Amino acid sequence: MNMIVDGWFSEISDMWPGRALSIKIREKLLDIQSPFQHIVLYETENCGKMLVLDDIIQFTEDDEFAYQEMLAHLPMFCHPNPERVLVIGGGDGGVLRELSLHECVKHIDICEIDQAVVDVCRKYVPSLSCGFDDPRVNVHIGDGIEFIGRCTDCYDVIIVDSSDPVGPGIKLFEDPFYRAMRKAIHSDGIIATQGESFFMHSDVVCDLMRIARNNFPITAYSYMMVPTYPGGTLGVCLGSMRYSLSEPCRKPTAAMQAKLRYYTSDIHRASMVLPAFGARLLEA
Ligand code: SPM
Repeated sequence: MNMIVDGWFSEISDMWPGRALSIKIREKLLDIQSPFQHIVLYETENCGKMLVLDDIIQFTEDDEFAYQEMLAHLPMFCHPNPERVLVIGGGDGGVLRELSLHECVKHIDICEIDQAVVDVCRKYVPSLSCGFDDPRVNVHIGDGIEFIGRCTDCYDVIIVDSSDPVGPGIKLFEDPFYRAMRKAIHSDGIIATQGESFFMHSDVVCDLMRIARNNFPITAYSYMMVPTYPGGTLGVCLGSMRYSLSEPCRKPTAAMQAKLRYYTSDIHRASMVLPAFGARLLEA
């Protein structure tokens, strides 16, 4: 559930009991029920547009770059030549926008379950949905788990831009899905998935990393700052068949780096150095 009092939207969830993140709203732009979820788009006072799915904030325009850049560029810069990429979820287009900066990419598939999310973001949030304009992008509307089940040895990189592990989306955080990703990538492929927050959901993060380790010989957990996610941080879970995850093998060109606001090669390395409690948690 969420609550709006005196123009303040408070994000309330059983995932973070007893806490709430509040954002001052200027206007509700859209409120619809799709076959999959309740979709609300707000214009906020200070954070630009804000997309809320089933009461949970998915992005604000003000700080979305941190999440989209890290989720996309961490795996991409660890692969020497990522030509074929799959995005599961990510219907707002933000991860596609980042992938389009990689000239080596030849083909991008995106499988998003909810056409309405794509339509809303294309109409109202071009700052993210511009990612769909890249001619290398092929859009598939459907269930990501079914889509990936049909793929064998298809991709260099798979990126999962999911919402939280609640309801049907929980399957994206489970072992069979990681096994399917491993089957869907090439023998030197890399995967990156939305990895929640070790401050807020240590149990989810531990489970996720255990599943990743069961399926990939090289794994890493990275985290970034995102002020409008509860706890202010979000993680990325990474799995690789061959290439190092902690040391990127490529770096942005000067022209590309000038377009990035969060990712650098130094941030890549630093984001995997965890605070003591986080490191202990993932060692356990
Ligand atoms: N492209 C943006 C989609 C956002 N996907 C991740 C959303 C996560 C929202 N909940 C964060 C909870 C933090 N523990």
